[in-house]
Amino acid sequence: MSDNDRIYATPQPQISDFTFNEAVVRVFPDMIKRSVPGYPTIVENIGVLAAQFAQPDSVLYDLGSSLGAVTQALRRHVKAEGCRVIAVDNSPAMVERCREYLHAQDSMFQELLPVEVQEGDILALAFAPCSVVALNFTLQFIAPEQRLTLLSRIRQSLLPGGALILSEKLRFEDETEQQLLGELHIAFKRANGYSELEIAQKRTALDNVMKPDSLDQHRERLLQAGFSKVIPWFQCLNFASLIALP
Ligand code: GEK
Repeated sequence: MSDNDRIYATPQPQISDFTFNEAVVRVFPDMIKRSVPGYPTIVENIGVLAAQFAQPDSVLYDLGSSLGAVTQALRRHVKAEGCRVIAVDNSPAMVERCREYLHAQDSMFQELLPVEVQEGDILALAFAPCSVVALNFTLQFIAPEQRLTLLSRIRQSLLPGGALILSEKLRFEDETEQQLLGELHIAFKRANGYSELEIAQKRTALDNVMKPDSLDQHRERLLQAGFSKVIPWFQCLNFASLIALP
């Protein structure tokens, strides 16, 4: 269903900023699996975690849903009565393909949670009362100065007993840790078949658009947004996932 990622395989005279366009959508499942250590484990387990936090008759959000991998995991695992999933992404190409993938899931399984895929900016979203919010590698693409506002709005919409699940690439204050985990991440990409050229060109393309924070920055910001507890549940190299409790 998805092609191999060869987007940066040939030298590009000028590298434009990375966008989630049609070409990226075509290769996205391959790209994210070969680039983000732990991605399949994180996605599946977001479903498992969500099943513990989902409250009856509430909304589960998948924000920056891309092709709906998290939405599909939520629909596989959450059994709470009356829940529905809202998946939101601002890339029209992603949204179109995401709807196709979810129709395919609908045709293969019965009694899945209802889902609505919305094309829009998560910064402009009017949140419904919700029990699970997944930001799976999305916050890092939001302008740093907008992150606290977004998290505060999520916190205000979260029901008691619910949770935000936040996965991000991490930056490290400690230079040795930053360098080692950075190098190990490059080794991970190499091991998955990316060439030095592909790795270098992709890094340049992401430079202006993806701004990772440190674990401390995430923790402090989440507490400032009104969350009471921040609990890391997964880390593989410089990629981590946190549970934030209201
Ligand atoms: C997964 N969660 O497969 N509003 C809505 N969507 C946005 C915004 C915004 N302001 N900014 C970026 N996006 C997915 C992976 S990818 C991460 C998430 C990655 C969307 C953007 O269009 C893209 O689809 C997604 O956030 C980030 O579990 O590719 O590393």
